[in-house]
Amino acid sequence: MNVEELNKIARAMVAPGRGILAMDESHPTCNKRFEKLEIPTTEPMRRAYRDMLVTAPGLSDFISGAILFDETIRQKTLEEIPFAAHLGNLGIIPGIKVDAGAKPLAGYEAEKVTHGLDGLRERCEEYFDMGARFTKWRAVITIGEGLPSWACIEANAHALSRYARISQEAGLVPIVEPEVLMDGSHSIDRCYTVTELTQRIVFHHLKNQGVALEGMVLKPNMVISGTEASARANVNAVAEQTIRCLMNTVPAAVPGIAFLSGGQTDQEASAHLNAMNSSGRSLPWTLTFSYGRALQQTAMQVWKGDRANVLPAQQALLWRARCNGSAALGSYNEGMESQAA
Ligand code: 5MM
Repeated sequence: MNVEELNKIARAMVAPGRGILAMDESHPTCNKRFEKLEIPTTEPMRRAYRDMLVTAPGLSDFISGAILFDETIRQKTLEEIPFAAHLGNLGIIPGIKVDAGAKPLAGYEAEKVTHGLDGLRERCEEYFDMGARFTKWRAVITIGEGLPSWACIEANAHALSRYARISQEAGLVPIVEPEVLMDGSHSIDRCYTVTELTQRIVFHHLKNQGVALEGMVLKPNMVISGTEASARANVNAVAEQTIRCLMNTVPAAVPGIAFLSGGQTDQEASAHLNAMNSSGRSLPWTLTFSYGRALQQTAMQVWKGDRANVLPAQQALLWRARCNGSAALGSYNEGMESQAA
């Protein structure tokens, strides 16, 4: 494995003021979001939607990389350019989701383990040839009564580390995504405990598998109250607890951390990232975004599957990208949101 080359790609993925567009929704997730807006759940509509995203003028000012789904990396834009080549031409690094989804964990049916290691080496080689330069694998950890189990964290951490090593051997920077879900009424303190434990175990396994930390990007959840929590922690508390957790678990060799949004509102996702980057703390890694919903949800609502809405939808995407690009530099403020209106 060429660690120097992996490190170069990883650093470009987390370059100052830019972040990653997660547009790798699997068919079930994408179709569910389309159905809510009465958009036909067809292959041409998914192509048209993703074309709208990647042809937004100025996208590369704030977006360093885009995570594609298997269907998309095999498709062409409406101008008949392969999606990966189109992104590369813009200076946006193409990436690919390589996991096969989270499935019930045997013996622990309330929890999930991510599948996809079978045939992964061959798929990574194929994706590299198609132009991808990074990969993503997402594990989900649920907080609940007696959850998560040790078995769930261990199984997911092991799979993440095996995936990361295989990806690096194919010349692809792995995004390691252990997501502790926001679902539930848990407190921010409970989220801290579970997130810290999960990240500790993930890095233990990454070490065991010989993953080069310089050649990976971590995509974690923020430390945050559950969506149903009675008293929700404020922006500063989320920023402080998240930084404390990362300082306790993430080695300085990791070039960057790109957060998922996990169901936060657009504004929350920007405000939390901004608070971390304007805290005045000197941090060993770059903190940026790898948002799916917090970049796309407004744009999809504006687009609604109608070609006539492409421009305003692209403006909505660009606006979130700009806000998050500013948050990655610690220069976002709520006043920016009224400018958008
Ligand atoms: C874009 O959504 C990704 C794919 O999810 P499924 O495999 O469930 O369809 C997802 O992995 C995403 O990259 C991360 O969860 C971050 O997205 P959010 O919306 O949480 O920022």
